[in-house]
Amino acid sequence: MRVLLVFPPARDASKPPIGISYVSSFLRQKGHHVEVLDLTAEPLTDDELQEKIEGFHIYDCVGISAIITAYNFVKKFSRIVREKYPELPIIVGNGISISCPETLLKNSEVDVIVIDEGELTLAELVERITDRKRYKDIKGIWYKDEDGSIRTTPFRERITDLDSLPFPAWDLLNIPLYMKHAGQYLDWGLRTGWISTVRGCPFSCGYCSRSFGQKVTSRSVNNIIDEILEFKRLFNGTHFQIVDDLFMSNINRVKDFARSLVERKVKITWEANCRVNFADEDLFRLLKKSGCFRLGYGIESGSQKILNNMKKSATVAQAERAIELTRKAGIKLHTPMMFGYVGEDEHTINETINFMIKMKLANTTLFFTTPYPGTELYNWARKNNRIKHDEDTYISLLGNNAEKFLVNLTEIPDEELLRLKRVTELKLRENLPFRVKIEKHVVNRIYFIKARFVQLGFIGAMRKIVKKFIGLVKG
Ligand code: B12
Repeated sequence: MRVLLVFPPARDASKPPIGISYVSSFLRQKGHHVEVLDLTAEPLTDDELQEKIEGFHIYDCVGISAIITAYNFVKKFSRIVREKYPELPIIVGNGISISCPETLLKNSEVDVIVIDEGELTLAELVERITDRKRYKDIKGIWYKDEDGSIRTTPFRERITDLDSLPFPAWDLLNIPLYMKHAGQYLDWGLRTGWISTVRGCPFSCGYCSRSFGQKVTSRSVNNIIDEILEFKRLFNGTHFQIVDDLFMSNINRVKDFARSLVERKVKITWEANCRVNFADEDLFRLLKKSGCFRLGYGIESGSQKILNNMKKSATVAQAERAIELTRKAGIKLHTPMMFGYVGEDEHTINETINFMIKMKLANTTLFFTTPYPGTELYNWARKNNRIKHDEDTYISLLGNNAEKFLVNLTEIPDEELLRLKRVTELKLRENLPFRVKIEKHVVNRIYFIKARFVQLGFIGAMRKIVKKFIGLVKG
């Protein structure tokens, strides 16, 4: 079969669509022909997209890899495809599928939605794509049957032997472009690659839209390192971002990974997401030795009350210890924080400010909490009448809601909540330690400018600078 996989335009091209590259290589292994239309790497105007769609007659089906913020794109794209090709099956997979399968099927021209892991389900679906009557035997999908009624099939068991999957089909993506857009890493002399090593997360944070459910499956250390070496060979990658929700679910495996990097003399730096309760001095020393460059902790709040409301299963004291131990090991930190969770009030906001100042954290921006459909938080917001729109309208309003909120989850009036966020960020800015200020405002800016020169070339970067300058002069 001939399959086209489409990646919608995303906020930035800082990470390639890894999910597409995994499902593509699996489909290829089964003998299918796969092509990718990556609208993040190569954005098209509406007219150009229309023109591309004219050529879709060569495909047996079209698959879209969409997270929840691509909802409007999926609706629009599927409508245009359907107008031109009434019979071409349109499939959707990735994060959006667990969030709102029924709403998406009802409000778009999509035919089938693949839940969770895509490899096995998509391969089975592609085999039977022309025979809608047999969709009912494929586990792990939502679909429209011959009369247009919406149906669902039983869940598919998760893949236990992840090593059996082929390595990603990197050749279908414009990896050099994504490496260029990995911004600051490039300037630090790091050529970034990406890898997924663990699927699932056992924790139950109320706001999280879990990609693969709570069961955790992981690849063997050798398999991970082999993939890293292949990426290194193909693209000369020197730094790897491990994209897992929770890379450190099994400490022994993480230790094995670090030891193997040292033993196999793999000269790379890497970064991953950790949890504050896994912090350990000996472990971090080993990680640093193996090239660990940065650890991300979703600390989210400096208030124990809010952490409890979030069901974080973590304490403020653990966060403090984790920050100290990470710094002691010489590893950089990434500590995103959330604002406006259920129960947030002036007292909890002050607790967060004090925590961030005490721990000398470099962030000066907090992210407004957004309830994504399919999460416990979303169900709470619906039940408590915090979301005023029907689901279709609500999802179409979701975008990058970090700056302004879509739903007020607190008891604080809207205007006051916005003011409190501004005041909080101002306080954080004022209290930044001198060293952090220099790093943030001088060192990182230089990196940023250097990165734009690499990305856009000398002429492109100069053009941008001149445009910015003219904008400033005009006020
Ligand atoms: C890399 C990443 C990004 C990248 C690129 C995202 C992208 N569009 O793919 C960037 C940095 C741009 C990003 C941004 C955001 N992200 Co993000 N991101 C991730 C992250 C960390 C890794 C994704 C990944 O590569 N996984 C590894 C691969 C193997 O898994 P996968 O992509 O899920 O693919 C599998 C299946 O989904 C499926 N599949 C994938 N594609 C297809 C296609 C078809 C046709 C089929 C059938 C199956 C299929 O098969 C694959 C293999 O089994 C995930 C968390 C995670 N660990 O998955 C969050 C995640 C995808 N992001 C999320 C969110 C919320 C965001 C933001 C909205 C955050 C924000 N508030 O700003 C923004 C959106 C920006 C925008 N408008 O574009 C949510 C999505 C929730 C949802 N229900 O959709 C996730 C799941 C995090 C979470 N746990 O909440 N993100």
